[in-house]
Amino acid sequence: MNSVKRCCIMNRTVLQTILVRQFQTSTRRLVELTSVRYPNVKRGQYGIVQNSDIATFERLLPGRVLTDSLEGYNTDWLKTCRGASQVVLRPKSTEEVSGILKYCNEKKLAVVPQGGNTGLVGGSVPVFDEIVISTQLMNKIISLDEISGTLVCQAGCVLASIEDYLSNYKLTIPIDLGAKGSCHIGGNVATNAGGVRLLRYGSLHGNVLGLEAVLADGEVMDCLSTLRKDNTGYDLKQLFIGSEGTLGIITAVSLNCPQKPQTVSVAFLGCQSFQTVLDVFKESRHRLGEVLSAFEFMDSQSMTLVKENLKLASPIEDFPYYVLIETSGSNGSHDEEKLNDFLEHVMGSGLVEDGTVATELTKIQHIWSMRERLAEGLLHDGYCYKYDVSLPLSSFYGLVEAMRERLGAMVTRVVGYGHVGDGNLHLNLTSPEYSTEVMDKIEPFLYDWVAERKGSISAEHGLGFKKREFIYHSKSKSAVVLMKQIKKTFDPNMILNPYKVLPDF
Ligand code: FAD
Ligand code: 2HG
Ligand code: ZN
Repeated sequence: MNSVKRCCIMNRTVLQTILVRQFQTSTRRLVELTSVRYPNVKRGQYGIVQNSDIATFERLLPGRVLTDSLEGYNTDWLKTCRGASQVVLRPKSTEEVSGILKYCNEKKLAVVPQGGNTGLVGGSVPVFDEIVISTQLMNKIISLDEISGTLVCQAGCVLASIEDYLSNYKLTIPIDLGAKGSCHIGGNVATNAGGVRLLRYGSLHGNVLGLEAVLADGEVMDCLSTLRKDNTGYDLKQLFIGSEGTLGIITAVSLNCPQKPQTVSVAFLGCQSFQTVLDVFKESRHRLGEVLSAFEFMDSQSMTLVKENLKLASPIEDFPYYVLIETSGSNGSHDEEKLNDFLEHVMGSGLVEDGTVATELTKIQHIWSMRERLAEGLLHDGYCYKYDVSLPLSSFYGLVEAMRERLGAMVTRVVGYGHVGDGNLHLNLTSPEYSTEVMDKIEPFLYDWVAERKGSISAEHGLGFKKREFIYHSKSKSAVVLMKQIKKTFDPNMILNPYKVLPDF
């Protein structure tokens, strides 16, 4: 094991931006239309965009109405859903979003809000011909209070750009994920994205201090508070966090930004069993305490994928399971001491037989890439059946084993990884191309399995288009009835992101 040394905080931004973009441009095969692959979904009674509508949009957004080469806006990142929108609108301001929605609501034209289009449940692209409203040009930082660490920005700011901006002020953003080079903060809030820092900073429900959203009729809901405490009436912003574009278009957010850690270390350890992974997690919480900032896991099939599809080499010998532990804090020697104590304990007690500790930036980046690029690596196999579940840790890995046994040679591979520190498993199966036979074998079996153990069928990616029918596996009938009433109140004409989140009314 290498000695633990202090290391300056890495910036994975540039690497991630390049990787996500490279992948997006290298996959050019046209995806089957969603309306063909899912023939049971029927188009709602919405207006069809006319030339007169395009002319109105041109007046509202001069030069920012796209009607050509829309493939990228119509297709999701996973290349599993494709809509047939004829028009993409690119507003720059809240007022412009308001003007668009007021008009669309009057004409009953359906819309789909889109940020960085990195969503993994088919929520960010049209199902039929919904108008895409992209936040690409809404990318301005509005204000920063350096003392309280409160940032206010437009919804289309790319996560990595916000992080870069904040680092000039020794601050950081409380959310971090592999798609940071492309995803927008508005999209993160709309999906209530989790990511690798949730263990340290908690969810966006706690870190979003306020937001501004445009409702379906064009009304602007101004809840852009910058206060940490504000108990005046119902906390409406919470409804928009995780609403996946179905209640309004988020146009600006106010975020609580913590101090940027001054030192970061990463340990990558091999474990012989999943129970050992859990034991190591328990020890890390106990011995690393406040400096523990991430605890991720991946199985040996994930490592094989890393080697085969991403051509990355493992820094340690082969094990059935691996854990990635990140520590970060403000005092290098203090953090180092804690990490050393932890490592001595887990190695001395035989929980961990081999591991490595990153002592330099490139090595830290390499270790994080193995974990963060798994989503990208899976797509090299062809089609990816992607599941993102919460489970009690006692049955966490059992689902991967159950699916492996059930699918056998029907799939190329079944891999398990994820945010074990948050009880969030990412289970992925791949095959050369989409197969209804494979799909029927997975669903609803997998969702039943999760529901029986009182887990959630979507831990962090949302329900979007692909999972909305399974909402009852994780929510009661009465809760869904209430959700539908809320939707009707906010969007009586149902123009906002139809066919997403909730089952048909
Ligand atoms: P989009 O994909 O554009 O949209 C997602 C949803 O939000 C859609 O329903 C869309 O209609 C809606 N939406 C977007 N912008 C707005 C807005 N301004 N107002 C209202 N609704 C809006 N997710 C995690 O939780 N944790 C992870 O660790 C994680 N890692 C990822 C890694 C990779 C490589 C990829 C490709 C995705 C990952 N994701 C992860 C999934 C994804 O949810 C996040 O990338 C991100 O939150 C989506 O942001 P986006 O701007 O791309 O939104
Ligand atoms: C991650 O944690 C993302 O890497 C993507 O949430 C998960 O690929 C996945 O299934
Ligand atoms: Zn994740």
